[in-house]
Amino acid sequence: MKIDVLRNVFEHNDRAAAENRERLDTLGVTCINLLGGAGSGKTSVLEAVLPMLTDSLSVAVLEGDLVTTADAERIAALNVPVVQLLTDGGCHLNATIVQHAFDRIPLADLNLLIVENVGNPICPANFDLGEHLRISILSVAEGHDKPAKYPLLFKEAALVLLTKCDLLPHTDFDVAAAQQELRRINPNADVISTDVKTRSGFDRLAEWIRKGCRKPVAR
Ligand SMILES: Nc1nc2c(ncn2[C@@H]2O[C@H](COP(=O)(O)OP(=O)(O)O)[C@@H](O)[C@H]2O)c(=O)[nH]1
Ligand SMILES: [Mg+2]
Repeated sequence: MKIDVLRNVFEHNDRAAAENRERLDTLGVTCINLLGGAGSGKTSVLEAVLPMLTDSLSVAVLEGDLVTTADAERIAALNVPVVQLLTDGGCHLNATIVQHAFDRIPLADLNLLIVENVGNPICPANFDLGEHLRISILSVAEGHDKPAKYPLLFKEAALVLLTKCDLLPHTDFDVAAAQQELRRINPNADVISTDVKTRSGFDRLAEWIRKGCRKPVAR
């Protein structure tokens, strides 16, 4: 019996991602894909940094989750346009889901689109959404061995955020060991440490994001 082999199972996604990137490029919108495990602090990072960006940038957020609109409600409370993307149990977003969401946001008016991916350190990293920049999160509560265990999460990241640094005194997280492993996996990634309790690191993060946005403010 002949067996069909699909050599590139990601081909369909890659095509949709290329279309997304082309549309975003045409409109001058920078797209950031925010990835990290469940509870690593993705939405908290957005809550801290979005108010620092909305003065100078027109921003919208796509919130990826399996169920519930809880995270979209947290973003909407900041008066930032947001669409909740529910995967109904799916463990990652893909480029087609994001493409559908483009019609629900004022894309042409934006400078920046941030996609919070489904909380998962594995699957989302395999799917290009058409983003320009990836920000990957490692919280100190997860352990310094996680870059070695989930290298794909960090391999393509332009920036790694080391979150929940206020918890460092309560964990055995070895910052130097984590940074060494991150450099081995992805020597080009910037690393910024954050902590929502003292708000440290968010000035640097806001500056990093502003530099990444290519379209000047058109307002
Ligand atoms: N101590 C501490 N807790 C944090 C920090 N950031 C997030 N958290 C907590 O971690 C939990 C998960 O945060 P959330 O932003 O929902 O993570 P997400 O699932 O990755 O979006 C919540 O209880 C947050 O209050 C931080 O910097 N320090
Ligand atoms: Mg979240």
